Amino acid sequence: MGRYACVVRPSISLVVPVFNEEENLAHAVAVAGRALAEFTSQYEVILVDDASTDRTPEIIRGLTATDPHIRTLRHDRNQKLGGTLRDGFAAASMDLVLYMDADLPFDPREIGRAISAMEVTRADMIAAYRYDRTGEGLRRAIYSYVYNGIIGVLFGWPHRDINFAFKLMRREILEAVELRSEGSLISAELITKTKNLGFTVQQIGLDYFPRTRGRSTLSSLGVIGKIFRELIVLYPEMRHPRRRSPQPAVRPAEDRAPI
Ligand SMILES: Nc1nc2c(ncn2[C@@H]2O[C@H](COP(=O)(O)OP(=O)(O)O)[C@@H](O)[C@H]2O)c(=O)[nH]1
Ligand SMILES: [Mg+2]
Repeated sequence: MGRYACVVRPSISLVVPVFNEEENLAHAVAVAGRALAEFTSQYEVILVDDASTDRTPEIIRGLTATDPHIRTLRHDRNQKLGGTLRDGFAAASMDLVLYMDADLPFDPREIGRAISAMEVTRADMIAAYRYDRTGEGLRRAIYSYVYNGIIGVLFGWPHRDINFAFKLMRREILEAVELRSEGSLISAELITKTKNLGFTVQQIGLDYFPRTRGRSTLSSLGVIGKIFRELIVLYPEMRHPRRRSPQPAVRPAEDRAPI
């Protein structure tokens, strides 16, 4: 084990939304698998194919045939990021759940550091922010800055990087929180509802690597428009604590495993 050897090695479900990632997926799964094998006691990789139209389904079949850690869900029609993550989260079975994008936006060995941070802070979620986003261009940086600001003002707390695909959380959070976003509002919904229920969220900074292959599809005006349409509808329930019913048996903090 490397620099972030952990006292307790948790089990992790890695949830990856996948849409037309033929150039990235096999590489991302291989690199993430190595890190997960190093830092976890047990892991699964849940690939949710959101009706890809390129060679992604074939690549997923190949990966599933050779790696028993991989589980696959496939949508017959494109359901966008929110629907895809909700299905992936619902399928997760391990103690911790990590959301990561298929274009490998960070070094998966950072998982070790996040587990360590969780151990040290006893947080229920470690959400990462990107140290540097200039690689993606000015337009993206401005969108993101404005969006993080709006969410911070609406909900009364600052959060550095709502949409970054690194959120490591106890599975209890997903059992307690009811997520309804279909589109890319899902990250804001997850974080606000997590905080509303009294779970603790800590942030760590990560080196961010914008994709070098394939196309970025999540900054179109359509995607942004949907975020705001959904925000108007879901704002009331994002403001107030509401546990999913029937209530799951969330154990008290003292009773939990160290991770
Ligand atoms: N479910 C779903 N996921 C998508 C869609 N478009 C992109 N993704 C996935 O979302 C993640 C981030 O996409 P990306 O295009 O890199 O967005 P960016 O990093 O915000 O520019 C990747 O894992 C994509 O495969 C979509 O329409 N539906
Ligand atoms: Mg990306």
